[in-house]
Amino acid sequence: MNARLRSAGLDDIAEKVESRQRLSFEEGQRLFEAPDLLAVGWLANRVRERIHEGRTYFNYKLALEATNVCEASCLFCSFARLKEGMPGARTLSVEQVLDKLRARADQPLTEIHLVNGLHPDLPFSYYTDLLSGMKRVRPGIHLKCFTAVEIAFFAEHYGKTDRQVLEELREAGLDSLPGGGAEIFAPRVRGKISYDKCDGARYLSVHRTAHGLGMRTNVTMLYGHIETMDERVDHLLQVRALQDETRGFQAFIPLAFHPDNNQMRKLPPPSATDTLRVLAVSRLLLDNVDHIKAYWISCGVEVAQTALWFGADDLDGTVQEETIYHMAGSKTPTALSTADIEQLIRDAGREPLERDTLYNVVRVPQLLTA
Ligand code: V47
Repeated sequence: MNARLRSAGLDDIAEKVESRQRLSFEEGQRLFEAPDLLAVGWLANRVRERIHEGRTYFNYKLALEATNVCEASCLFCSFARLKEGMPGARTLSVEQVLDKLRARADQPLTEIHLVNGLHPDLPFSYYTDLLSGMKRVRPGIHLKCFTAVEIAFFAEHYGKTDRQVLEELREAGLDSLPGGGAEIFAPRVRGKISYDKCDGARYLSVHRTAHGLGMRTNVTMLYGHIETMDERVDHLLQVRALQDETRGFQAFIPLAFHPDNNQMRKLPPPSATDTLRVLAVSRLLLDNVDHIKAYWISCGVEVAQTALWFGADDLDGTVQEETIYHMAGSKTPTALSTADIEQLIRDAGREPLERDTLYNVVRVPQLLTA
């Protein structure tokens, strides 16, 4: 591989990776531009195996959206409806959400992942009732709910500080924040694709506040639309800088743009090779984030399997009720069983481990022998 890294023009970066030195902005640019994807992937895999060997994480989770009514107008979103009563607009009552949990009483779920549109007319108590109700129906379950964009919206809409919002939600049962809403931090892109929701600095500031309260969070990047390679590197380095400060991010999740049924439908989706490269470069630049997640709903099951050799060590989980990506054209199943996920990890030559949201191992799947 040394000769190959040399002919790919990456031998100096390889030396830094071997000696655990931090990569620069310019080296990030080169990793995105290097034609030899396998050389980039090989380097990312070195880091992945140094941290995790072949271990590959997933969890038993239920993803829910309580409302898709949203006053923001993100150009890439196929899920949101501007107002109640519009075709496809849907807001569940607290009891309807709780019924979804009751219907899955037999499942050993460890996490509820709940995100919503920015609904202009619901009281704050709707969200606290959702949290306390979910904890009542499933005591002990981890509630990973509301993106930083929702937290910033709650603060403005209900006249609270970000910290107050987070404390009140935590009081009601919130355990951690998912990573959605990051998109691309660069104002040039955000001003075009997500012009009327919180900016990148505010997104990061909500995560900083959550970390200060002892909450763990995830962070994402929506790629494969109008962003440049430099804007990807900038996004990754902003994540790395906040992580240096707080150590509160658990996982970084690149999200592949899906073009169906939204205002950016004329753009093609990113290719599988672009997805593998984004995952690999993320692993290499984010030297202080433990986990790189290949979200199988976003990148596709087969690419997610391959990604386990390109820097990713986590596949997310069972999901079960996904709609955001399926409304935008994802062709994956909406759910996978834990047995399915274990098998696809094994088929990729890796070792499956069921984790909880905080990456404690809850089950070591055994190989079934006839
Ligand atoms: O915030 C919306 C993105 C996110 C599209 O934290 C789109 O563990 C592509 O954040 N094409 C929601 N992406 C998903 C998300 C997530 C998923 C899995 C795990 C975690 C975690 C977080 O999906 C949104 C937005 O950035 N998104 N529409 C689209 N058309």
